[in-house]
Amino acid sequence: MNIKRISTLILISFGTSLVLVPSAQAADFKTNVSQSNDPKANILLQSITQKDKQGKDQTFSNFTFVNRVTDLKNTTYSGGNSGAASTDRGDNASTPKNIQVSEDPKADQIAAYLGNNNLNNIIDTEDKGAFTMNLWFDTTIRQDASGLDNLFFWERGMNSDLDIQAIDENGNLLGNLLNLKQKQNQQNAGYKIDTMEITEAQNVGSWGVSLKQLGLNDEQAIKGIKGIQVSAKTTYNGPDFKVIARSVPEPSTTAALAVVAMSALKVLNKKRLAKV
Ligand SMILES: [Ca+2]
Ligand SMILES: [Ca+2]
Ligand SMILES: [Ca+2]
Ligand SMILES: [Ca+2]
Repeated sequence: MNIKRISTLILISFGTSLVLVPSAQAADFKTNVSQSNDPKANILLQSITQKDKQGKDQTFSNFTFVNRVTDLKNTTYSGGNSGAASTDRGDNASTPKNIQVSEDPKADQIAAYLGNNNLNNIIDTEDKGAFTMNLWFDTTIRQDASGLDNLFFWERGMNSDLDIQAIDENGNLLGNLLNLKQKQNQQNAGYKIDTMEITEAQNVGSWGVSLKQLGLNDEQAIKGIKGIQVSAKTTYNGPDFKVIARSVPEPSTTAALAVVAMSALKVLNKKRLAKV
């Protein structure tokens, strides 16, 4: 390896270590819910309205939900306000799959509270609690040409941060960590919730995230991801969150056929060239 090559490598490694964790420049979106008068009752997500890349409002309801949680690392619960991520619901909201709220939930209990469109079934994190968990979705989350975001987060209180990062099918981290910040990027989602953990209704904030913001290249973003890792540090003021993703159908058969046609053409051309 020559000196120039070595110095380039050094520059690259310095370069990457200097890259700051990007914070989300989340695009605004509107949360359309079944009702916003009763903060203790079910609040069902019906659709989301967001501007596409042409600046036109698109309303969509093709969602994909968390169906599995793995690699759960939660601050140990030892009574009182200890521990970190717990399952929580509106005081009069329904109990998903008949699973009662828990201060020390198992992975499948967390999956039940995240895995539906009830924005009043959430994960509540204690103020100084830290956790890491991998969330897996019903269907692959992929980028399409619409310009709409892929992942939608809501946070009760608009007063906590959350870290997210894409993972591959084996749970290996991809792209970059994205720090969703309460102060800079969160917008008001237009409804309040009053859950079992709190005694008064709190405003809910939202973040929209694209796969691009997670640092995936085009190839990775189009291939898509099946899961994300979410985590909170002890300084994040305990995020109380819900996440739902936008489902994008697999690249169409037309597109797949086009690829086949292209390779057939290539073979033909090679044959032609061979004959010349
Ligand atoms: Ca709790
Ligand atoms: Ca909060
Ligand atoms: Ca309450
Ligand atoms: Ca909290």
